[in-house]
Amino acid sequence: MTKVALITGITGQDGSFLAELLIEKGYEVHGIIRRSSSFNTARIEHLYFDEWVRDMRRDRLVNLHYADMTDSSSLIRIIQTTKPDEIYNLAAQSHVKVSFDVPEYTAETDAVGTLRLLEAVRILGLEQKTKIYQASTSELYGLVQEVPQKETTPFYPRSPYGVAKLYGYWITKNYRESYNMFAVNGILFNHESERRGETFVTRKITIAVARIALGEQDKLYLGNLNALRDWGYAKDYVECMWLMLQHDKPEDFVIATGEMHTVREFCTHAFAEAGIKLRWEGEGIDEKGIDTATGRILVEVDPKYFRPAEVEQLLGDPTKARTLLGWNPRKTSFEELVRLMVRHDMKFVKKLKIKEAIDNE
Ligand code: NDP
Ligand code: GDR
Repeated sequence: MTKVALITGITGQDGSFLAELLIEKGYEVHGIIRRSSSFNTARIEHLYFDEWVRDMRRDRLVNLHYADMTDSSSLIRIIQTTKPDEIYNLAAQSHVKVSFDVPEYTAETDAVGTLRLLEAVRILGLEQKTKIYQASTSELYGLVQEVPQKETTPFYPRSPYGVAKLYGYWITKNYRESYNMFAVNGILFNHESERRGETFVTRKITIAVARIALGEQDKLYLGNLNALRDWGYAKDYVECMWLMLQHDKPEDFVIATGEMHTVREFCTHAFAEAGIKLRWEGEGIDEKGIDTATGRILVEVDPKYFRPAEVEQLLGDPTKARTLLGWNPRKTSFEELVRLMVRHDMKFVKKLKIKEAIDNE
């Protein structure tokens, strides 16, 4: 029997990798997209074909449905039509800094949205059929109470995003305990890729490195260079989402590499990949990243990227996932991750340059 999966947030970084993985495993994959005035399907275009092409490519199909995490009726309708065996709830207003600007919307989508999805499954009487994965986050730990953080570490979120996700975490656990649902939290630490949104710090850095190396940009402005993050590769992490739903018991798992680096270190490695050796001078908002070969200032601090409350350091302990799920937290190293992102963005920026030249002809 073909298994049916529904992915909310299929157009995002993780959704696109997960859709590929599930198609490879033979699932019938459905995803929800929201209406947008411009195309928002760039990350899944290779999986999504119009009706005419779809006839010829049945093997690589994703089925897209309009819905929104703020609209219960749309969620109920799609779950009723698709009757999924597995739901992956990845949809979220996922930017921590932006959540300070749109706290209410973030709560509607990330917190109440999760409740709407769980309720939709319950209303439709699918509690015993449909397994649910909830995209929880290391941001729950916020002001960390224990290093490294594991499944039992107390939470202390530091942003409207973190607080909204805390509700998502607990309501998922509550539905599991109240209605005996297979509903689990993956507490994922930061994971990045060549498909990462361009305003998250890693991708912002790798695009800027490529643009600077190709003479398209003078400088990169960043916020807190001292922030420490446990960065993994998104493609490795979506595998764990699937593994969690194949586990014999519904349980929550921390997914992380167990290694952390500063934003400054990420920058140094990324520039090095493009052949630029950086040295750092100064402190606080006066700190600068300087090209040792030319003496040019390439990185500066702009306080507009500081957050009202910051999460200074996150380091996960993936022992439980490694032991119970057999997941390998070090499949892609930090160095490999930076390399693959910079290499991708060198090509990406070159392509944009060619396109611009053609447009200007
Ligand atoms: P992205 O920001 O790349 O993707 C978010 C997805 O959610 C997009 O498909 C977006 O649609 C969709 N979305 C946003 N708001 C709504 C809404 N109101 N209704 C329906 N869909 C909506 O996030 P990631 O792929 O990086 O992350 C996936 C999930 O994992 C998120 O929940 C995130 O909070 C969580 N997470 C991410 C981590 C990471 O390091 N990447 C770590 C821990 C947790 P559109 O494309 O139209 O904007
Ligand atoms: P984060 O990711 O907040 O951890 O949330 P982000 O890449 O935005 O920030 C990481 C750290 O870098 C510091 N920083 C900057 N951040 C951005 N975006 N832009 C800058 O210019 C900059 N300069 C320094 C930040 O202050 C922060 O400390 C991500 C999201 O994917 C969440 O959805 C997810 O839950 C968590 O990771 C785990």
